[in-house]
Amino acid sequence: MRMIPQSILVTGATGQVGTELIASLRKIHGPEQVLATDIHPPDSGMNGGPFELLNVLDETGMRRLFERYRPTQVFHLAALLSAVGEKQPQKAWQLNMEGLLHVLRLSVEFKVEKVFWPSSIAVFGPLSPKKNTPQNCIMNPHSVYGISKLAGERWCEYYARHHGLDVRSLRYPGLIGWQADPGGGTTDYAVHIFHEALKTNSYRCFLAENTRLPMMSMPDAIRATIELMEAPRERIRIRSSYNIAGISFTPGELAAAIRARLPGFRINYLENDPRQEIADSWPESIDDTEARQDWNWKPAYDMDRLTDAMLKNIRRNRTFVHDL
Ligand code: AKB
Repeated sequence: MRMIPQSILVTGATGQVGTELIASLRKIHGPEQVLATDIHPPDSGMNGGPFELLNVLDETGMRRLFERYRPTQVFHLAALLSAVGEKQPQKAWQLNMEGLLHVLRLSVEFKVEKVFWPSSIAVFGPLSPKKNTPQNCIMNPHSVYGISKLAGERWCEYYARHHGLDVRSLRYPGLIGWQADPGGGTTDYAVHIFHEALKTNSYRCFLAENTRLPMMSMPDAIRATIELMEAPRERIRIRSSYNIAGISFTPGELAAAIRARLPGFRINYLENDPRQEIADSWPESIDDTEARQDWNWKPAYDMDRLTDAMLKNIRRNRTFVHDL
């Protein structure tokens, strides 16, 4: 089957998700079809495709890009995450909400076929059920990031209902990948720990040993994003955002999995880190029945596969850089 050429615009392309998503989208659609944008220039060549500087708060600048590239799909990733968001609540609200509203408005105006926007497990709060948190339940997010994601979900559903916009979304758990650093979230420890383990065989964790949180390998998250976007329109029943689950674990359990591969690995736990309060307000595990039913979602990574892949790839990447 011949694919209809797509023109894809990605915001926040140099971030943790963007870096890996751009690479996958360019493999599928061709490098020239995927325009990477970010407020920061990329460190490396962005896999050989086009890049434009874009501040998502600048609606005029964004409009110019829509006029020039006429995107058929938009992946709007630019956002401030939970931990940095608490340090700059006003900025987090402004960036996360205004950026999304610019994308939704322009997508309607320019008849974009499909929009992807990530939500987060941060939409849940202390009154939400902690275990197997369902798609629909009490949601009283504590962090400004969670508040902005919950409001964003309502806007996505509104645009789908009132403007017929084909907007699709996932509530990402903590994402664990080796290609790019996470950008200031509460779940970042689960990436940093691997780098420190290989560097110093030890780690100082900012979350407590028994803090269980929903997590996911980056390859699973990228595949979920692409599968959601490629699913037939009529299969997407939820226009706010889908729960998706990967693995749930605590820092203590992750440390044990690393120690099984790096004997002597030591971990200690910092006290009174502000990220602990955010983590304590989030679910421990997620029920993703709707995603499994509607578009056949299924994670592929368990704890062992994730740990093996992270250690192997970080090691290989380091050796590569060293060899240069
Ligand atoms: C964060 O920790 O802020 C993010 C998220 C769970 O959305 N990784």
